[in-house]
Amino acid sequence: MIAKKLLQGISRFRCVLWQVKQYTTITNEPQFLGINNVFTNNIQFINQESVLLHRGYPLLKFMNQCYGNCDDEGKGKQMPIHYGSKEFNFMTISSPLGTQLPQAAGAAYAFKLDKRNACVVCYFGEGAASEGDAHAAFNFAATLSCPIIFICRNNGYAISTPVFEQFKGDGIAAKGPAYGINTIRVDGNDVLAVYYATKNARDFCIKQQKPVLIEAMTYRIGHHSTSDDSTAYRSSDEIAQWNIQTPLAKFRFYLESLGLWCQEKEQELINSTKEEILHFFKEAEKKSKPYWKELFTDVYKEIPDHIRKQMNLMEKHLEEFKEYYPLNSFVHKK
Ligand SMILES: Cc1ncc(C[n+]2csc(CCOP(=O)(O)OP(=O)(O)O)c2C)c(N)n1
Ligand SMILES: [Mg+2]
Repeated sequence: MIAKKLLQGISRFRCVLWQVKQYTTITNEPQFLGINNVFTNNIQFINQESVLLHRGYPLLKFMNQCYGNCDDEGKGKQMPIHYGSKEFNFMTISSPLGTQLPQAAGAAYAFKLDKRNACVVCYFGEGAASEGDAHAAFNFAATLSCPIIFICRNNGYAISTPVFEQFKGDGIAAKGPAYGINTIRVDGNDVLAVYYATKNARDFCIKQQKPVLIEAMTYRIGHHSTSDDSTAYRSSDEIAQWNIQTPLAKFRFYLESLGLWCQEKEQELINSTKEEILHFFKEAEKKSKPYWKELFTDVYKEIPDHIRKQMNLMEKHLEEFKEYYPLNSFVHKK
């Protein structure tokens, strides 16, 4: 059961990345897909889109967000891949590193005050853990005894900076006890180990109403993004060493040894998933952009005067120079 959902999730996840072609960080994600099986509705996710995918967020919505089209829930206001979903209890991803950490501690504190039988899961990279926000989040969560699981993907790099240039201590796990946070370090390339570590962390977190820190040790096989060439700062040998250790490879060997999986099934799944994704990709591509005035709404509850002024100026400008703008690709609204 776990295996089937995981494989579907992993394969879809890879294909989404393949299509989106923005962030190619492929190896530090699939192991978290299993976590979704542990939790039901009493969890809030922060910053790990693969979990959103595994929870059942429709592929079309991923694509709508990447295109910022009229059906994008963020109405085109966010960068691509910055998904969010109220329905799936998933806070919108934000680009500045570490901002989600204190927000997550705050959300967990709110859960505690509301006496909800719930916890927050907050994902971040080892690079983000060097931000001041991480300190504030760990300390608030510990002193206020908040039900939150901090999951750090330590994938060895923050873009081009290797861990040995990021910190001199023993990684992120070593920081947990200093804050008074119960901590687990786990082989992040072992899907089942991450699954059980998180399951136990979640039980502890909810029963004890205390935070847990998990450091999942892994390696970033891909480049940081499509604008990055990682061979400029690490050797091909280093990458090759890790290639056989990826969560995908390890879990596949495991399933094959149990006779539950084979190359043929893998290929079938990849092909059908690619087809499915391309279908939604094309569908999202065809849709119009949101009505341009959406640019000015939703930021504040009521539009303040200075923004209203800009909106009126833009309206006038578009009226005067409409032939220079592709207004037909936008939704028209009066
Ligand atoms: C405050 C801030 N500084 C710098 C960046 C640019 N930046 C984007 S990703 C990244 C590296 C993040 O490394 P890590 O937290 O280890 O995550 P990984 O990409 O390895 O998953 C940096 C420096 C940013 N987004 N925000
Ligand atoms: Mg990293």
